[in-house]
Amino acid sequence: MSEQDFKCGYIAIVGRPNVGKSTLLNHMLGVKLSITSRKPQTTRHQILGVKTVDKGQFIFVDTPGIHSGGNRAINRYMNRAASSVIHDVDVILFLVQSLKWTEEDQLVLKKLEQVDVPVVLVVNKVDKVDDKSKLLPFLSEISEKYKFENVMPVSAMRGDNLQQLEDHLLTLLPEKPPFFQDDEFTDRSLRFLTAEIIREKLVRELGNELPYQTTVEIEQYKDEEKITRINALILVETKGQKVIVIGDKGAKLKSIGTKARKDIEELIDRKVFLQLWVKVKSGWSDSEASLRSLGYDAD
Ligand SMILES: Nc1nc2c(ncn2[C@@H]2O[C@H](COP(=O)(O)OP(=O)(O)OP(=O)(O)O)[C@@H](O)[C@H]2O)c(=O)[nH]1
Ligand SMILES: [Mg+2]
Repeated sequence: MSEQDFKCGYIAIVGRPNVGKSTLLNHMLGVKLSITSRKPQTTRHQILGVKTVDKGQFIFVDTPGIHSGGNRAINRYMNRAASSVIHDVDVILFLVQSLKWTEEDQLVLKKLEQVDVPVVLVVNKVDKVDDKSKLLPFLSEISEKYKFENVMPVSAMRGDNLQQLEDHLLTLLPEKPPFFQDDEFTDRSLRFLTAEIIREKLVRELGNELPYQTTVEIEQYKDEEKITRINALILVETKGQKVIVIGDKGAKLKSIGTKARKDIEELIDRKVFLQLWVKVKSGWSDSEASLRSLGYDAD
């Protein structure tokens, strides 16, 4: 194959919270890169994931769910991180959930209408649809909403139709040499990925409201001869939240720590000694300055 035939480009994965954007990214890459949970607003940052095949390189950008509720600085940051990416990509994957079109989907569409980039409408979670006869009318109804380049039903969880999606994406990418080495899969540091894994366990273990009030900061990340030593700080907004995160006799924190350690060990393929601390830093999620100091860069 000549060098000219090689395709390479950026693909944004956008949509309202909880439609399965991060699950799609992970399945496409075959690596658990972006954290996922049943709760909306899990992803907070743009996460770049690279997949290289013989014919091309896909540079996916997972984004936070675009949402309307919530007016803290963290909400503004997340919406900005998601909205800004659509201007700088070659293709947009607009994810929605099968049989469910909401006002937030409409809000996302309004943003997509402002850019001149091909938009593939990806209708996810088809495995959840019991009555398949309802799918076709839904697909034709939402196809009318915009000049989508294509409409593709998939299951990001089971992998249904993802190869077709990948093949189709290749046809939409420009002919360009690869930007990344073929063994690179993200531009994020291990420190960042470690903090995200701990946050995933927090989101999954805690009650509905609390995940939005927590963030994780890595204080120390040190590779020693046989072990990697990590100290992480879990920041919460109030003393009451600290009590909940720690749990009865420290049980909650211990369970979060054990689950996170296992995932980190799998990611870096080394033994890990993980220490977690919980600290109250009130107002962190509604202060632009605190967000910046915690690594929530302006995107
Ligand atoms: N049944 C089913 N569930 C799915 C599918 N894809 C994702 N999910 C589930 O939907 C939930 C949300 O998935 P995420 O990948 O975290 O969704 P997201 O769009 O990244 O969410 P935010 O980061 O909050 O915007 C998780 O519980 C996933 O397991 C699918 O194809 N089928
Ligand atoms: Mg996500």
